Amino acid sequence: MNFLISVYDKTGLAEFLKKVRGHIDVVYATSGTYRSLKDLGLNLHETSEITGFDDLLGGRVKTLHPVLYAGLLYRDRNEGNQVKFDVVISNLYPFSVDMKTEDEMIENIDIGGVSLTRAAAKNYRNILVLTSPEDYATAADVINSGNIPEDYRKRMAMKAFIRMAEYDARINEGLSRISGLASDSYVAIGYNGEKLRYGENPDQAGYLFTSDPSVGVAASEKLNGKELSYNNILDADSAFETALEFDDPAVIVMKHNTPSGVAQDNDIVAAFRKAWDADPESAYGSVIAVNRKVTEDLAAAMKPYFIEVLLAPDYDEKALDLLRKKKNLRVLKVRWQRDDRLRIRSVSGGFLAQTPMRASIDASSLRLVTEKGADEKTVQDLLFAWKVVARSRSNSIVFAKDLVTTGIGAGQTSRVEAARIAAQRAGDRSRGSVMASDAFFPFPDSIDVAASAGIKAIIQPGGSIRDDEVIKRCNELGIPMYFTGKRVFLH
Ligand code: 93A
Repeated sequence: MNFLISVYDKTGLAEFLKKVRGHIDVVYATSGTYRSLKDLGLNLHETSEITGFDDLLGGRVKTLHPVLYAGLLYRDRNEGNQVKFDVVISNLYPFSVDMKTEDEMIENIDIGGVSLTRAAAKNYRNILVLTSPEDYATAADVINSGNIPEDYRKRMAMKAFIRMAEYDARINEGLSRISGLASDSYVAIGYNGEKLRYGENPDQAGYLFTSDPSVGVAASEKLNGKELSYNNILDADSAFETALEFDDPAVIVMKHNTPSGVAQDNDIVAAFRKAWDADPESAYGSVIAVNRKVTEDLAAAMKPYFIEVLLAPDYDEKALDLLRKKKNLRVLKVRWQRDDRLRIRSVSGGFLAQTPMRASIDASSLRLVTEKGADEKTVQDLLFAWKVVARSRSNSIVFAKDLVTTGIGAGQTSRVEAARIAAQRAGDRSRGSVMASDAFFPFPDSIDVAASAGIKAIIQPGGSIRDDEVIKRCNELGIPMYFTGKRVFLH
């Protein structure tokens, strides 16, 4: 069989060719690929032998030549006398939306690789096209079986098309980002779907789609435990997003997509104990995010508790040994990096997309609106509570004291009810706590709830037509209040 190979990512290629060498008549390769294969003892040639030219324009034109394309698009073997390819292996320049300059992006827009891949994919009746090193193992088995079924060629062609489409979608997004130009159309394609056991409930089918380049929970590495469920992934993502709000060591205990306890402490073990004890009843069966490497001490501290999922940027080996003793505990290692791309959720008949929410504000952007201000320590509690309220389902009210949540009232249809729930959850601990609200107070009633719970300072976006009344009530009650000027709904 005749092979055409032009790959940027050369991973696994030589091993693959060694496995199938018995089926190779000739290999044509572009210059860099040729160099990487020179020592394998194959019947190897450069594509320039077909095109009659070396790379032009510093490599911008390598393979774009009619004779080479006739060798890809032939209908049957009697058409023309050019070399006809049976297997095409290609992968593209690594265009990334994170590239820092427009020049770098432009140089990484692959033209020839895309074209030859499309041509080979179109001709799946005659050609097997491989666009990903992860397919080499299966492809070697198929080739060595002596018969490449058409269905296999078609599936690899379909994959090639979707990879090319995804590549172009990435170029669209990259150019939009680097130049600040809103894209006229945003194409969210090329996500790889994986079937989950079921969806939110057992009678619903569920899938996880990961994108490439992959970050975050969808692309996490599972180091222990059972298969992740749809709800595990949702909760893990909420826990991850919440943990990303914190630079200092913090532990997030997440239940049903809302935090039940959050704590910040330089001692990560102490942070875990505080976050768990913030609401031990809810913490049972929770998903926990830790924004530091999990140490042996921390794993030992977790031992007595039932935890569904644990996620962190990394784990000590000894910590893993301990965690692996719990067979069912899903342990995820997550690339600890924000995903800045659009967030998508579906509605009947379509889907919505938005840029991700960023809760973080610093003390200097807080606006004191009451006569009395709060001391430095209290301001730290306010900023802490703000991060948590931003990641709790709306309407949400969070009480916190000493960098630990004391009461969380979330997912309510009325704000004052959210405040009542936070107060009830906090119980005696509400005295001396601060209160955060994810959106403005439409009435002063929540301030009354706060006052009777013993709240000592309030943080909220501001912006209600009744702000004056709300501020007046705080002044009457002597409670300092700060506006963030920013709303953090999470529906
Ligand atoms: O600049 S290109 O778009 N022009 C081409 O004609 C061309 N042909 C293949 N880039 C082109 N390629 C790409 O070169 C392939 O997609 C592959 O990623 C890369 C392999 O080059 P080399 O074998 O020289 O490392």
